Amino acid sequence: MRTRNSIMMLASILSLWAIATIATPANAAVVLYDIDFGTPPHTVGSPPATGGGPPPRDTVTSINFGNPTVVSSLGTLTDQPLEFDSFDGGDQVELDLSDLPLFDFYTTEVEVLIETRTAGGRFVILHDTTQIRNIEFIDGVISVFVPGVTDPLPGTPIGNYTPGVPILVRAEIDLAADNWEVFLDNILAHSGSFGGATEIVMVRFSTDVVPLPPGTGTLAGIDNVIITGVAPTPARIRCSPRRWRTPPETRRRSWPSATWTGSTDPTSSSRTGSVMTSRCT
Ligand SMILES: [Ca+2]
Ligand SMILES: [Ca+2]
Repeated sequence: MRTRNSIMMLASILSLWAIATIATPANAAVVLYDIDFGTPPHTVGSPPATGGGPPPRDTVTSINFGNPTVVSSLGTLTDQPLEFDSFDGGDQVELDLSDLPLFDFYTTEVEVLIETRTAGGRFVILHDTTQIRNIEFIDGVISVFVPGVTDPLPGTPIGNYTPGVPILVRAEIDLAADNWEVFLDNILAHSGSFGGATEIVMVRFSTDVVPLPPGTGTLAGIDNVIITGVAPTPARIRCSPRRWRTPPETRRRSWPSATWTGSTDPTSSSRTGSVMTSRCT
């Protein structure tokens, strides 16, 4: 009986080991932003809440211009989205990635609704690598733009959209392989070079920057913004603008939460904050 119990115990241990092994992903995905514009921290009728701190973040980093507004609904986006319009001037929000650990692989996902458009008004998802890589919505056509790859703006058409019909846009960006894939409603619409970029500094959502004739422009909304970083190896930490290091502690330590003092000012040179500094020294 003792032998049988020992065998059963050994079998149990092996089962637990097998489960633990299977449950440990080879590539660990880290949710960096998960923004549904819900309350709190966001408020209907107000600009989106802004902030920084450890991921996952549920706020945008900054409002760069205009009056993006959290609304209870916009057309078929009925679960408290963020509204942009360019009738009274363009609106733009920014989600910083440069003050977070850097990854070789990112996914960006967002639900986009173009409610109305006139006179060439556009809505854009910008991936800034210092240079832009855009997903453009103009006159019913969705295009991808990578400088030097799909010139000129707005780039290569990859699909169409219908005003009033939301569309799920997901980009899977492999910086190490210099490739990005763009999915529209979960269907692969584009695969191509990311222009040799080695990092993504920020993601922005924007209506027209250039003023349009009075009374023309775009009314658009977004919801459920999710940005993840995937690290097949320990995430690279930027210790200085040109140098990279992989501190051993990043393999074991999770995100510091109580020590964040980094600036959320996108123009501030201290944006990396004490967290990044402390992990690079
Ligand atoms: Ca929402
Ligand atoms: Ca506006």
